[in-house]
Amino acid sequence: MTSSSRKDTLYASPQYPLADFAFDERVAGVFPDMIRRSVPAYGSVTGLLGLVAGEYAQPHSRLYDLGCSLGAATLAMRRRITQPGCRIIAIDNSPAMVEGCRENIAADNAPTPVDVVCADIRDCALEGASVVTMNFTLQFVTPEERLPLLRRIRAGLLPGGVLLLAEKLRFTDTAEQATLEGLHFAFKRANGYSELEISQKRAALERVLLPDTLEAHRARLQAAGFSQIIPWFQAFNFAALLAIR
Ligand code: GEK
Repeated sequence: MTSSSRKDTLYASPQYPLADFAFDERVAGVFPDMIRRSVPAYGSVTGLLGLVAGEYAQPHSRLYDLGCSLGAATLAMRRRITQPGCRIIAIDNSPAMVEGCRENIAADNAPTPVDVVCADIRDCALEGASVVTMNFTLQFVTPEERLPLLRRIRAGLLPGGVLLLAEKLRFTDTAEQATLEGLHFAFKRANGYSELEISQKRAALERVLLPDTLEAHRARLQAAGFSQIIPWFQAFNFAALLAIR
């Protein structure tokens, strides 16, 4: 990723007032370190997502990466595409992320062309897609906007097309929720985050990242018209799903 990427110390000292989390320049500058130390198995999920995308990429189709950040999922897909005439459209509404993503794509020499677009995924057009990926992005879209977005994704998919969705989960069973959340915090501690960093980041994300249950994802994907929904990975309270048109 970008050579300018630094260690995430954004929440290392006390912050008054604590602002809601935003994907600004400061976050973009530390993002590879932040996501690797915060999302269990992020590297594995992203790498495997590229493999799955390679299996479902259709000749002369588009692959969309919605909420692309610095382009990790785009690069994982790009390296696995063997079909002719594919094009990746990577979209994010954070200018700082888009700038970093463009640098990372330019530094990569896989042949599939990539358009990096600064836009809101809630109102951008999707068409002729064999693969759409949302790698930890849907959780940042407000709950009432999730089904309309999934319907537009479903409408933009070709027959046989797929949505690759990875998300943080919540659990209705309080013991399961407490256990998996506790293990997630243990993961962050093991990666060098202090109690202050963990608690401030948690508070900053409270109104911004709203996780759903696996059952809610399943029901909504069905309501959006997906015929098969297959969870293929779970690490603590994070999961990846394959939804087939
Ligand atoms: C990865 N997929 O590394 N429109 C466009 N972008 C959005 C919107 C929106 N409405 N809402 C949020 N984003 C990446 C990681 S990060 C996940 C994805 C995380 C963007 C936001 O700017 C950010 O870059 C990304 O979605 C979420 O594989 O930080 O946990």
